[in-house]
Amino acid sequence: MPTSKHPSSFDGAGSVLSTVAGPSDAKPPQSLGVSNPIADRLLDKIPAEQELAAARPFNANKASEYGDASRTPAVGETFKPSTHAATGSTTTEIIANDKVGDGNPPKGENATVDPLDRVRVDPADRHLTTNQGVPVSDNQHSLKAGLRGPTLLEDFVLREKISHFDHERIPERVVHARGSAAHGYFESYDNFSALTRAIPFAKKGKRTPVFLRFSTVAGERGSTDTARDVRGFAVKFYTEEGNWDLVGNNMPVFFIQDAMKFPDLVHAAKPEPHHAMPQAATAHDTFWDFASLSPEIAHMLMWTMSDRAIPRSYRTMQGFGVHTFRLINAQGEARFVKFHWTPMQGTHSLVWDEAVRISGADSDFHRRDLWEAIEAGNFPEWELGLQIFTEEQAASFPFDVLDSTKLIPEELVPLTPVGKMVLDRNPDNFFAETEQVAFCTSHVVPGIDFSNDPLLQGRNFSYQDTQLTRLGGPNFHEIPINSPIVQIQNNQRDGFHRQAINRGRVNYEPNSLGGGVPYQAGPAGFTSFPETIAADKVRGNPELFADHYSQARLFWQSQSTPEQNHIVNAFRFELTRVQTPAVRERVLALLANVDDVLVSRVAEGLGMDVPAPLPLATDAPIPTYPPSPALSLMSRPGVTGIKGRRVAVLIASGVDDKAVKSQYGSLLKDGAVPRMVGNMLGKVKALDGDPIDVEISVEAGPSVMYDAVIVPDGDQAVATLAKNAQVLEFLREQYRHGKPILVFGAGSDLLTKAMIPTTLPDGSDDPGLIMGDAANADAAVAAFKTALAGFRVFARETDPPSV
Ligand code: HDE
Repeated sequence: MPTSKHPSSFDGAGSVLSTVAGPSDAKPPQSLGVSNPIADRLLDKIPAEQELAAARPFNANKASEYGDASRTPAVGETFKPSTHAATGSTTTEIIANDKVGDGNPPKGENATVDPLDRVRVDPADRHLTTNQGVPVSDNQHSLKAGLRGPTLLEDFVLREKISHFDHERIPERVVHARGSAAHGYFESYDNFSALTRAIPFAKKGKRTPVFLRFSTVAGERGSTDTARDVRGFAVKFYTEEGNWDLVGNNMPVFFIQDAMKFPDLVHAAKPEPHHAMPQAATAHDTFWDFASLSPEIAHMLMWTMSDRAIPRSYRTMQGFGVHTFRLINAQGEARFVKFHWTPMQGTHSLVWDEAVRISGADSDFHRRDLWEAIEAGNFPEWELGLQIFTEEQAASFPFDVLDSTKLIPEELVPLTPVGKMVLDRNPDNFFAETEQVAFCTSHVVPGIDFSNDPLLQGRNFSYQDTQLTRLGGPNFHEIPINSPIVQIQNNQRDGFHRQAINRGRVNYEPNSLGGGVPYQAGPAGFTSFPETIAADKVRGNPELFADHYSQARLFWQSQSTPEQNHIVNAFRFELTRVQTPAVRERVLALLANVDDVLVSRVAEGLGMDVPAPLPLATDAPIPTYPPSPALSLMSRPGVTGIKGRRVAVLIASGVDDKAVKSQYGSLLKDGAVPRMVGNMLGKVKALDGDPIDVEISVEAGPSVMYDAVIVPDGDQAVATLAKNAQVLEFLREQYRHGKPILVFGAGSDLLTKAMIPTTLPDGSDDPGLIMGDAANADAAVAAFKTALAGFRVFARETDPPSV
């Protein structure tokens, strides 16, 4: 029956039922001859679409797209449809079922960006299914012709399972393949809108969710965590105005000055192409060949040969944005900025001998450390500090702020603290989150902008580009970990693995048929800083880029004595592994431009003479800088004390259990991670109480896995431990690596047996070697904790090591 709203009429009905052409001008038909909700909706939709199109007789914004007017983008025009059906793809969208829903997606919403809970999967009370949802009756056997017969091709369950497995891997990142990540938040200390309109800084106490991925650079996905290398420090801020990726490193400078050189640098550093060795190491000919022919690398070499390249933990590294960026406020005022992350846990590193041994004992050392700290509620924190400066200031510096091989000494532009970042949640799934996360330097939000640093400019292309292969096409933004927390609405369509099902036939702009949406945001959207540029189109570098050594020297001169010793030893180690003497010589010639003492010590270590310095790339005077204490790790001991530090307590039967239990408890109370370490798992008899469980053996948990050791009292226990050479090695390594050692009573016999000196090489007291007894136990534990919270006892070091 025709309804009263759509009385019977056949006028033009054929056109409404068709998808092409129609009368030049006719009233819409009133009826399609049949009446059902779909036909009725079609009759509503067609005139509503016409009405919508007619409401926009021309593109009123067109004139604003040219000349001066175009500098301020206009907000797009929009028109409300009289019925939702007008902008739909199909009138049948209202036919509901369990799969498609009821045809009423919330208006203006794209559910691919909803919180991750939408895709987290929990199999509680569920049976196994295939990927098509078919219940799997038997997950043990393939389908065979008889019990001893051949497997049948028909077995789609087996084929699906094996085939999915066959394709489980995606290409690893071309650099930074090895990484670990965590969720957390950034909290702004204040309202910094005078500086930037970037929304994470809009309000005191405002929290923005973040995902942070740490990484090494050169090694493959399964390589060791403690390789000598730069560490990636990539932060994705999920802001209300889109994702902002601050893709930084744990060192504030870089190897090269122009993106054009990046593939060469990486080829030279990665395993040599003929035999694919060495893994995760720069200690080979091709790296040093390239390096010594690229003297702009000098400053970065000082950082990578320093202890910064072997951090104790991801939690104890600084992070840097490296490049100069811009902050822009709502008034369009711009300032230059450099981003610095400072760990509350302090800046602490391993020593090289320890790093090498950890690679064997636990190549997941950093991954495990981060995971365990977060699981234990010991959330790592970093303070974000900004170096803010104007174009005029930049012009007065003796270096170019667009040169990523230069830093701005903190003494020249101090840090302004603006907020803190806390990592408080481990990922659910390594692949879905840590492996699939896609950082791109081009992901910026209103209020943040680029500088012309030629490295940054190149990166803005590279990151987006590399994800296309790595993540299989242009829809990687729809992978849950990558989607923003705000709506994605645009006219991009299709491509591999598309998730969003876009409603309607409008996939272009300007449009009238969709009511003009999604519309151009105008001034509310991201606007680039309108930098004035009048220049020749050239390939080349600015003059100041030619100074390659002044800041390498600044770094060297700002290091403490032990740090300088470690730099010398690192060069010696790396160049010893180089086989071509001419390459070694060229590196020495480069170092000769950095510092006389440095080069002569490295040359001595190689049994070579100091060659003539490499020629300089400029005749201009080289700037000189006063030493910058902020460049030494020693300047940032941290504020979280012994939280997260691992302590071994060496036990065997006959141990002084009362004291051990009290020390164990006291360490736990302060957030440290003590472990009972023994000859093997099992229980040991206590001197005076219930047996104690060994938590790990010295074999499975050798010395390098701990930050310090306690040797408790107990004659019998000490006698047992003294018979195990692994225990003696344990103690010798603790000593060699500068770690605090707390010894009670008979425990000192173990030190004697291990031939550990009781004083420093210069005869003075060793502040990290603490002898306790029952009378002074509390004071001894307190001294031990102080030593543990501080830096290593580097004064024990001799070259070569005497222990
Ligand atoms: Fe990267 N870099 N990079 N890089 N980089 C990548 O992007 C590149 C540079 C950094 O945890 C790749 O997604 C070029 C500086 C980090 O997923 C690739 C240049 C800094 C990460 C790429 C540089 C970095 C990457 C490989 C010179 C410190 C890991 C996979 C112009 C400020 C991000 C990927 C993560 C990863 C290119 C130089 C840091 C190929 C071309 C300088 C932390 O796109």
